[in-house]
Amino acid sequence: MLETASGNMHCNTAQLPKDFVWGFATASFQIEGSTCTDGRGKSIWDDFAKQPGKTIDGRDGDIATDSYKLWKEDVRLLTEYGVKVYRFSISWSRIIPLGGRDDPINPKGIQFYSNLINSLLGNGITPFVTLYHWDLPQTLHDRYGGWLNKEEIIQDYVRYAKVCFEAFGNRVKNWITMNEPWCISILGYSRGLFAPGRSSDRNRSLEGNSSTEPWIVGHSVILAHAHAVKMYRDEFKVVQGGQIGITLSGNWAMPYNNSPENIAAAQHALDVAEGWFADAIYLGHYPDYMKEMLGDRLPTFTPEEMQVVSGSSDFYGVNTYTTNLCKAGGTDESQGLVDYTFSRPDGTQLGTQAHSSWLQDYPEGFRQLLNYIWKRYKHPIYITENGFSVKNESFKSIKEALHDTDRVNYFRGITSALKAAVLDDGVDVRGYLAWSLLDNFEWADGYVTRFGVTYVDYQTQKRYPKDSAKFLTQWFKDNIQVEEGHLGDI
Ligand code: GBH
Repeated sequence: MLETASGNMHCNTAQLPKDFVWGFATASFQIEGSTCTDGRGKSIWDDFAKQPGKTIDGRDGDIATDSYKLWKEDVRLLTEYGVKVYRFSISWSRIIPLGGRDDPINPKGIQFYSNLINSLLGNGITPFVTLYHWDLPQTLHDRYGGWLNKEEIIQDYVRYAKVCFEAFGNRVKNWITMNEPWCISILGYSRGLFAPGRSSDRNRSLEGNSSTEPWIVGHSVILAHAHAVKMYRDEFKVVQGGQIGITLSGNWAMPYNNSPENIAAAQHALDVAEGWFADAIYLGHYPDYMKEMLGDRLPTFTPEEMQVVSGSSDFYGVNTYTTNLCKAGGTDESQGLVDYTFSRPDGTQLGTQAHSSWLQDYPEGFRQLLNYIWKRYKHPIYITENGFSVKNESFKSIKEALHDTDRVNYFRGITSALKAAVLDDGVDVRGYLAWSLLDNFEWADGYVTRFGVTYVDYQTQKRYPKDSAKFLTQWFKDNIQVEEGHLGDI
């Protein structure tokens, strides 16, 4: 079926089912700003971003898109775009400024998200709430090493989750525990590119051990996720009736050519990028390849722990952006000892290059990834992030930037691949959330790299819809069945 993908993709006139949801995603630290307002405690990104050399434009998250103040503007945009769902994340240190299980709760933090949730619901938009999108309370890092300390972090994370379920669970029915554990572990504790910036590379960090810490951190993240899910299921689900799961980053991995080593390499890449977490959570064990590669550096689950971990996600949240051509070799364990390239053997590029060096446009890979995840993990899928950074968008005039043709083409390819995966291949995808509602603080890239379907002028904080926002709005209007009883507005 996959061989004929491009043939089928364009002639499919059927629509996605009426309960298919779509919308946009954001994350607290990337949009909120107001880092010292209303009692918020610091996160590990606050000071990290301020250190010289950590962001490429030297800018930090103190203002971002100013969404802590301008959130009504954001809800207005969502309404204008006609979305059904909105994924945002909660800042742990707004809810519990010091982060810990015995530390006080900040009512103003609760109030902020409560207002946002009410406003979304009032506009017919269903919230998808991420509990952790990388902004660990700084105090927990300082107290005991944050994610490096399994015993402590599990208890603190579970208590934070509980506070959120208690405060918002009567209205929030879709919970995402963690965003992209791979990035938390590898970028934060191996490459040192993201907070807390630990690495064996002493040019980058005075502390850290890239050969052990990322695997310890990944293990803690899985366990914290799983314990929060257990608590939700035991204490809240019966009454609140929601669903809870995890979001993993997952790009498609394609062998560079047909050599057996490169075919194996593509699977190894998937084993580390996705399988590290997905095999543990959905299949009940770490991938064999990881055990082989890491030996006793890979922590093990006790049988009691594995009981909590196994089956601890109601759905599979997929953040996916691109496809990597995989060549066996190299020394990078975080990629499964596989080298990535976008250059095919014949010298051509896989697709259109984004501003982000790691991203090219290849919609067929998206379809194949969805098929792979569905067959291997057999859980309903939500695409929780997917998007494109147009090359040099920040260096264009606003007027020019609004015609984001490469991003429109990207979403055109993705949406037909999505439809083909759901309707032709039978993959159980329940929703699609594009990254991102707004241009925003793109972590180590500062504000230079833009992923928004809405342009943000950082001088004025004014928002301007790009062509891609209009494209997605129209596409989902045309391609989701209308609820019975509604005539649509044709
Ligand atoms: C998402 O991650 C994030 O969830 C979101 O916050 C972010 O804004 C969005 O991507 C766009 O970047 O070459 O070492 O720098 C996507 C997965 C995996 C993509 C790591 C960037 C860079 C690796 N990311 N990858 S490195």
